[in-house]
Amino acid sequence: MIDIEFVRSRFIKHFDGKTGNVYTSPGRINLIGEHTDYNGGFVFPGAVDKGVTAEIRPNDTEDTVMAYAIDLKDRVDFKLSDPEGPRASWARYIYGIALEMKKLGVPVKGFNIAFAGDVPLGAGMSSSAAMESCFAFGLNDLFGDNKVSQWDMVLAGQATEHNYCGVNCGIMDQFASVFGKAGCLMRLDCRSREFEYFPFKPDGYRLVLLDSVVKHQLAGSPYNDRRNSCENVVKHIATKHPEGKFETLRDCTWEQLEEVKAEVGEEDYRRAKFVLGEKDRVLAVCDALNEGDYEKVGEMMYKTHEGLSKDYEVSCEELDFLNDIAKECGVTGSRIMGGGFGGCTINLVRNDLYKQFVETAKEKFNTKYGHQPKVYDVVIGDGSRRLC
Ligand code: GAF
Repeated sequence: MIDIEFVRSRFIKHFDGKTGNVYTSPGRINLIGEHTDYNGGFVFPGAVDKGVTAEIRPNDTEDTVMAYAIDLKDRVDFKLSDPEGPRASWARYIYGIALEMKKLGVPVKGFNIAFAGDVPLGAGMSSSAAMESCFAFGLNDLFGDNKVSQWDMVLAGQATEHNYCGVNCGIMDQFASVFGKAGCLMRLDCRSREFEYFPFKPDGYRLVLLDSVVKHQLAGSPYNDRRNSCENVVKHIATKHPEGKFETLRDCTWEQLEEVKAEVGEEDYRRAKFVLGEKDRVLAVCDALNEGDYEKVGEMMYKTHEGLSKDYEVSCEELDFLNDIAKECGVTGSRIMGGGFGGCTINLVRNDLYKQFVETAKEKFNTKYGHQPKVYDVVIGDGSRRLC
């Protein structure tokens, strides 16, 4: 986690010397349940021990925000009343969250903010949700008397992505960042928003991420196209079954998907096929975890990877290569994590294989791509909170 004093020293230096409150929110991992959130399905994320930490202080102006991104050494000032908002992509998260919190009734006024993060950028660990949740939490505390609920902050983060950053994401990342709990994964039903904490202490196993360092970027990526494909399939099924209520693929059966196969086309069919399969896999993983059957969990992870790679087509050569290495090394489970198009694989690996696997992956990847993957041992941490 980012050191508070590090953020504070920059905050003092770049503004008027006064201190504010310090908040932090984490990035996330996801054990299984990918691209299911915007399809009303299940996800299985957990917060990590890496995140974004921000110091914020009201600056007595009506609506001027002075923002400093410590890692980028970039300063941007803007007004909340400016309909365009700032251009710098990182500053749009601040602008977007502030406006979304205002919509929720928080009387946000001008503020100074400096922030830093240690969630690897573009690794698919949701550094953007960490920013949104951190800023939402801070503004709610400073201007809103903490009246906005955790769920509304999740939705404000998602709306920021939709309305200001061009990503039509689901709610998994913001949910994990806000609700995370150390040592626990969470199974969330994205349709009903019910969730439960699953203590995750796999005896004899551990989770490790291998970052391909292929930068995953969801804005302007085919991520939104995937969502459109799913919605197209739902539309066709709904037209065929006017008697039913079909909001997302969660409401659709395998038989109904088969019925519309010819009309939706091969590509959309394969996307929807992956999503229906993934819904079943998350539930299978829950049962397996309850029984302590980690081999079964791993088997589902490999199936997810295959689906994400071949049917959903959000993998890339480097991620498939890392997945193959995991298989060759006898790793229990491995798959692309997050939105895809780069980023990490998440690997469930037996303790006795860990060292050999990581060494082999580094060596083989380096031989093929000229650099090593980055390795992050997963530590499941807490969600959004005020540090001081
Ligand atoms: C990204 C999105 F932001 C999430 O909402 C989710 O759809 C994920 O990709 C894929 O599971 O992280």
